[in-house]
Amino acid sequence: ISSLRKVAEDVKIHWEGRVPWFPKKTQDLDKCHHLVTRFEPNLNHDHPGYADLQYKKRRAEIMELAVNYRDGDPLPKVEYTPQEVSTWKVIYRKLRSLYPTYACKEYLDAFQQLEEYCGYAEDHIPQLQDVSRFLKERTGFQLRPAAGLLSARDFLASLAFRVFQSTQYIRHSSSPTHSPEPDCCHELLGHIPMLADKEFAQFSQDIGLASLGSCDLDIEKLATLYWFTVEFGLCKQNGTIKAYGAGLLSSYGELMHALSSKPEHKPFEAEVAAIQPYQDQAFQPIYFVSESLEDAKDKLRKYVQKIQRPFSVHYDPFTCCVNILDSV
Ligand code: NLE
Ligand code: FE2
Repeated sequence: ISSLRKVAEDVKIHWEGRVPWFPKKTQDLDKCHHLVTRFEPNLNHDHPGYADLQYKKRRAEIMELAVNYRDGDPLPKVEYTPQEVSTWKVIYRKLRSLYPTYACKEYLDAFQQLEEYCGYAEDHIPQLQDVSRFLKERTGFQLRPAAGLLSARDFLASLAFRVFQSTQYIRHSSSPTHSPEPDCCHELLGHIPMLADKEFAQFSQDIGLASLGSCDLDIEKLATLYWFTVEFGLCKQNGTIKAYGAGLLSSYGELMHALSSKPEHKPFEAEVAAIQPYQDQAFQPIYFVSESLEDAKDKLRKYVQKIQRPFSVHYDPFTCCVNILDSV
């Protein structure tokens, strides 16, 4: 016991006064909106929309809705233009035909429900409001509009509250098969179906809770783990490998690549995946395959238990607040 106390004291001294601010309630997420502008069409010459002024103007309009959003406001509605709906349609049709072969069972179940109850169809881009209501009933997840790619710390923090930050603009019509940045196709087709699954929702919240107040290095590792699971994860089901990662399920180019013989498949181990360098501009050269979704969840749980913080956090679902328990 005394040596345990010694370790605890060391952790506390190491952290004294240096725990980064973090949100304690959903309202605090109004402060979690730091953008990463790496893929922004105004700044990046390689962006397919870089020379398309009309596209950039439209994106700015939609981004504005997210910037002005505050916790408790109704989720903004976007009237998508016929051109935007036709981009969606190309993507939707193609992916829908691939899902039965490539997507995991949890995804397929939810996707079918979304088509039945939530307006998912090739001629209609679902609204965040409707999708958020659907998720809330299934797993308690809610959506919040995001202006673009967020910092890992802010993005992960929202997951602790079962809040998923979603972009609302759509990718440029010239590159439907793959986009390096999130857009509504990625959120709606990649993330939403998986967030309707109870186990997966818990997995997502676990990463979020582990991130609160963690040091930069741990945030980076958690973001990498998130990348190789929630975004690009593969898992075994009935002896075949299926996709559960949102970045795969929203990109028909990468979905087919991931499940071909081209990339390397590694068995999922949280410690290994957390430090694996990754590719955020093009298709991944490496994917991690879990024995099952449950296996991924168990391994993540064990991993996050080892993260050292001078306190522990507990989410109270009645108040939707995070309580801080001083463990030292
Ligand atoms: N590559 C994905 C897509 O094309 O939908 C988006 C990934 C965002 C991290
Ligand atoms: Fe994503």
